[in-house]
Amino acid sequence: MKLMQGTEEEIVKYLLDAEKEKREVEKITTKNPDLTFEQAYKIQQKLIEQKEQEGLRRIGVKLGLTSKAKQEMMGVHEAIYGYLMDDMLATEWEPVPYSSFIHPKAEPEIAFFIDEDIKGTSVTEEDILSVTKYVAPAIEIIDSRYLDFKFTLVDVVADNCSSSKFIVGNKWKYPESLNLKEIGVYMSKNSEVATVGTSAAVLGNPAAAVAWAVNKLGETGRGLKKGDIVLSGAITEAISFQAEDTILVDFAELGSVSFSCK
Ligand code: OOG
Repeated sequence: MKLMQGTEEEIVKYLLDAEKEKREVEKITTKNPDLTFEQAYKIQQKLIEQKEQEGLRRIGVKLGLTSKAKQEMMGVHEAIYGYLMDDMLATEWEPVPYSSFIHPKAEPEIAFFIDEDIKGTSVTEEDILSVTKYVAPAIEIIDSRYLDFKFTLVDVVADNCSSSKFIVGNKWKYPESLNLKEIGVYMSKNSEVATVGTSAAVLGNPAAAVAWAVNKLGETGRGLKKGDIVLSGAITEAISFQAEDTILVDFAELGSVSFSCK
């Protein structure tokens, strides 16, 4: 489908304004119903370039829809990826202002710290493990710019896969020191269990999800860089939270991570 001149730029501005002004907007496929998956990734790329022009730095990649349950929910068979920027990194010790969100949700994820550039189209789980310095417990806060968090796959890709903030726990482990596909996880909100899951939900093994992302990036000559952080995809469903809430995720032998909102 050919877009009218300037349409991509208009969509980028529409989504970035919604993010800056913390307001929900109608999904972009309402006005552009024929938008393709490829065009959505091009819009995402332009959105990231715009953020870079505004002084932000790309610090890694995130995966979305990596669990079969979430793929079925969306009627898709593939994961999606977006980018992490330096202003998305929040810390455990400082409450995250609720005013920085529209309607946030928290998801437990395993973070990978990449220690060597890696690129290709036939990258394996083992390749990923060999370039990963550490894995760490993480929470991703997603905050779709779309009304009521409702969108199609094309919409969410253009919106940088709902990325907003993330928190990484302060205990890192060597990936070979644990069985990455058997990490039991529970997430609590204000000390009450909100959801439970296991790391196998992420494409059988979170390292396989990271390999998928590298191969996907490889199709357009891109890859991961030394120093990148990769969020490998939600292990459970996302849980909504409000100001004053505290979310904690326990990842068994990988440790725990938490944040509060103010
Ligand atoms: C899309 C992003 C979900 C994940 O890990 O599945 C995501 C959404 O807003 O549901 O980050």
